[in-house]
Amino acid sequence: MSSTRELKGIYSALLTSFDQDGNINEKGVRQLVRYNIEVNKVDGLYVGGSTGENFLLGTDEKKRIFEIVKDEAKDEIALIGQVGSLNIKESCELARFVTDLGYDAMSAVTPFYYKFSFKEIKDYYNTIIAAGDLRMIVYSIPFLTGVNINVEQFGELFENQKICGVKFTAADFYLLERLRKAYPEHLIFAGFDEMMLSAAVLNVDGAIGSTFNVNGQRARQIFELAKAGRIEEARAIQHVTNDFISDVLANGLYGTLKICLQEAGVEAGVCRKPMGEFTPEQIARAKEIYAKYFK
Ligand code: MN9
Repeated sequence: MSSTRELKGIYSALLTSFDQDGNINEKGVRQLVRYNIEVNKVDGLYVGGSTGENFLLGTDEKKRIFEIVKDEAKDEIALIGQVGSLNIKESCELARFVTDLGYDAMSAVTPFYYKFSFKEIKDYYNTIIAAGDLRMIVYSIPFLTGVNINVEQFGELFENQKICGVKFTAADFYLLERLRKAYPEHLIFAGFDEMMLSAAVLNVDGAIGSTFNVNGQRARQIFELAKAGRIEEARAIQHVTNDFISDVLANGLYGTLKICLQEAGVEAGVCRKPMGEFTPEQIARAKEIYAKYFK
């Protein structure tokens, strides 16, 4: 039976721990899951997204990560599996796989690289959904995919009853407001951590972010204060959060988050090529960033 768990709340977009040879470090992945549950206190994990370096992986590796995460998290938190890929047969196989593992929902990035028509995009979602038996969250991230979906087109996608929401990683607050008004029953997850407060004010249902792997506690505070109308307090925490995020972005996003986690005792490993290896200066800077915001 497919999950009926409520999906609202704060989700880390899970990092993947790789060893120096670019292989998945299972122990590290398990520690990342535990840290997110016990320290960041997230409501769920978004597995196999951009932050997981998913588009650098083979099918068996993607499956292995889905498996390890479920085995570690069990039913403690909600799990969303990102199965989108340019290889739609792979996406269908992964949709089936996360369904069988007992994930709570799946998600798929809008197909990118080629300039697909909206009809092709709609067909992609309907095909993947039919292959599994889970709710689907559209992963919209126009700055990386080049794919823009407008309010009416979201409505067309939502005609498929299995599509329950969208991970909205864009700075277009007008579109976000229009979506909120037009589709009050659908779930909207904010995807840019540095804009979480503004999204929360527009009444999104949750947020999915890479920086929550390290900064999950502040993220939750921002979200909950904003929902309670305590905007000044939320803004103060967003300011500190954005000092942290801008330092992280300047030094290299995923690599810096991984070193911060190493500092916290988590075997987060390194990034996989073609992501570059960190220089000693970047490593030192990442440690400084951790000390500045978390000690
Ligand atoms: O989707 C993440 N996007 C990417 C979520 O990693 C591409 C965000 O959490 C950003 O990493 C974060 C920093 O810009 O907001």
